[in-house]
Amino acid sequence: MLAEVALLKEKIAQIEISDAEALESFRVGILKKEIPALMARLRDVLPEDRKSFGLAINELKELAQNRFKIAQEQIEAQKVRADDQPLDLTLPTLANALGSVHPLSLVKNRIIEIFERIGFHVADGPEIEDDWHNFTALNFPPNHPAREMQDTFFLEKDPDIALRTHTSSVQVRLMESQKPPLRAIMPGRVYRNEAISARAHCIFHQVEGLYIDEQVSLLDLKQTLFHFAREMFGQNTQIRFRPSFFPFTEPSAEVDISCNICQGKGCNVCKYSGWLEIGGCGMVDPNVLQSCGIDAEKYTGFAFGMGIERMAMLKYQIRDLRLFTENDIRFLRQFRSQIH
Ligand code: 2NM
Repeated sequence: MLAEVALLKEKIAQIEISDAEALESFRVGILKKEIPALMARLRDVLPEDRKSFGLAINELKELAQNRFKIAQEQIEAQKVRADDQPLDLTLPTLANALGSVHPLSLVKNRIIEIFERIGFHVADGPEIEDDWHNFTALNFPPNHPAREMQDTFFLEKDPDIALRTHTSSVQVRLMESQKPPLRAIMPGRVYRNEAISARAHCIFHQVEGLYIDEQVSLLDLKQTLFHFAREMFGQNTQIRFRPSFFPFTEPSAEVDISCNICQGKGCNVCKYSGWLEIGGCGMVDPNVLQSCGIDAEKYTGFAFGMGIERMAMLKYQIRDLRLFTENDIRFLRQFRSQIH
């Protein structure tokens, strides 16, 4: 007899009641028929078993009534949703938790936008490079310090292969594969063997630019970077060139912009100089053009390189490089309002 109670209990627990019809058949079949039928058999039970049977059957009845009540409420609620309340399209929506664009992407996208408007296109290339594209074609002498293990990540098994130390390697590939005029920028990740600190990282991002045609001059270079600086940092921005040296350009210069934090008055970001360095540039060395199969008698070109982290730090006044790679949500969320 107890076994029959257990069986019915199992049935009640597993039965599906998903609509009004199923609810009614539960009411008629279980509540009005099967449970009363079991109760009627209380008479046939031995007196000493009556108590435990009575308890079991009461428990069963309660369970069935509970199931009925809950199913009834659910079906009722469904009905209200379906019939009585048409969708109110004027209700405010739930706020979606949107992500944000990483500050390095914001700066990179802005750089691309500025240069695309003046006729540069974006080129891309491999991050794992051979010695030719990363060093030799770029006029690095065989004993140049950048070629040392402590500056560059070389592949242990093949010292001809390294992680690119600048995106100039992409420019070499471009010059080798296309004829001038060439006008392109290469944003991308680069690698240098440096200890990580607030101001240095072994992985960072660069954008380099290249313009090769007949009679490209230093003045074209300066005007291009002047235009870029004003678009990027505001129309009052000034630029200056300081003489410098790079293996791949001659002459070469470091590029400074006027400090947009103190407007040149002097602050601790520009170290009281009024100027902030944003990159380097120069006229492409004829040796580089020849290495890449471009007639250096006919063509000249300029090239420049800028650090994207550096520019993001200046634009958003970020004091520590490590914030770019730590993915601290409190940092990233501060860029939520910017969508490019
Ligand atoms: C810089 C500074 C100066 C540069 C030169 C070249 C190439 F491929 F044309 F020779 N690409 N990029 C260059 C020149 C990069 O970065 C600070």
